[in-house]
Parts: sequence; structure tokens; C-alpha cells
Amino acid sequence: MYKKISNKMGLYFITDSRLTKQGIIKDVKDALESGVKVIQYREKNKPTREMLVEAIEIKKMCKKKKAIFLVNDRLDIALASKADGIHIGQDDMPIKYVKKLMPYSIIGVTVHNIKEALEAEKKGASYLGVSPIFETSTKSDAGKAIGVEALEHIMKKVKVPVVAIGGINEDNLQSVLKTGCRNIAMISAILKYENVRKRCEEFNKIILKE
Ligand code: 3NM
Repeated sequence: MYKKISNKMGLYFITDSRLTKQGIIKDVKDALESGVKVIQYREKNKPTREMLVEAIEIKKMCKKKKAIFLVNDRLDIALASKADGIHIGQDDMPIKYVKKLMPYSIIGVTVHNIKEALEAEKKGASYLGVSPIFETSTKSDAGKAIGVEALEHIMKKVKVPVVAIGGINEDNLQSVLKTGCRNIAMISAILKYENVRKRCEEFNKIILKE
């Protein structure tokens, strides 16, 4: 079955092996049990074999819960683990090639401004990760905050779903929700607490209430 990112996924969960307190597999288990519908496996520093083992395990867990499983950047890991798609940045493999290698898959693209957003949409991105909304120390090269106004502007100009990411936490979440965005990625705001399941549940309740 071909899965799709909608405009109302709620919390978009991203693994982080530097920030995790209980291991990323347990984090994913907690997130899925809380009802999270999208998991992105993001790993920058592990050996490929280890990454593949983790990705295959997470894919299995997502399949059971009918959640979408995406891999950040690593096309090889995405293909080998039979992920539902991939998330790429501006410096990763261009969409054109990803589409050839992973046809029918979800392709998410990180964009930082309207120009990149329109270009990624035109080239066939399935959804856009708009970032960083606020300053973040989770990604060292995330760059300057673009703010909620830029997020809103991009949302108005593109038809594909948008995921807001970067520095989002309990203090500024409402300002992001005011833009109408209901796809929110948060890493540190979740992983700095012990109880990942509870944290995901609470955020999803706030994001998807109405
Ligand atoms: N990508 P936090 S910012 C994974 O700007 C990621 O592309 C970003 O973590 C980008 O919620 C980021 O802790 C980290 O700020 C988001």
C-alpha cells in the first residue's frame, strides 16, 4: 500500500541517538504506542550495518502500527529496510535521482525559504520540512531561525503538506499551530524527558485537538 503524508499527521517523530535516554528503539516503541503516525530514522554517525539493523527493526514496528517509516538522507538504508520513503536536505542527493531510485516512495525535502519550497514542490517532493522555525542546538548546521511568518507564507504558496521543524517546544508550539500547521517535528522537547510515550501523547493531544 502506498502511504502518504497528509496535512494532519500530528507529531512527526525523529530518532536521535545522541539525545535519547533509553535507546532509540524504545523511543520509537513509546512514540508508536502513543499513537504517533510518522517515524523518521535519523542517524549520522553509526556504521552502516548497525544502521540497517535498527532501520529494519523500526520498519517492522511501524508496519505493525500502520505508521509511516522514513529514513533521513541515507537512500541505501531506506531501500534496504524497505522504508516508505526518505527525507533529504538541500545538500543530499537531488530529488530527480531519488525519484529514479525510489519510485512510488514518499520523498520529503528540507527547505529554508520560499524559493527552495517552490523548487522542491516543482521537482516532485511529497512533503516539505520547513526549517528551522526557531533556533535549535539539536542540528549544528540548521542555520538561522526563519520564524512562523515564513512558515505560514510557504504553507500558503505550496500544495504539498508541510512539516514544521527546528526549536519547537511547549513554549512556542501554540505560535506554530496558529499558522494552521498540524505536522510538527520535535526532537529535544520530547527526548529531554524520561517518559517519551507520555510526552508524545501530550503533544499530539495539543496538535490535533479541534
Ligand atoms: N533538522 P529540535 S533542525 C533534524 O533545520 C533537524 O533541517 C533541522 O530538533 C533542519 O526539535 C533539526 O530539538 C533538529 O530543535 C530539530
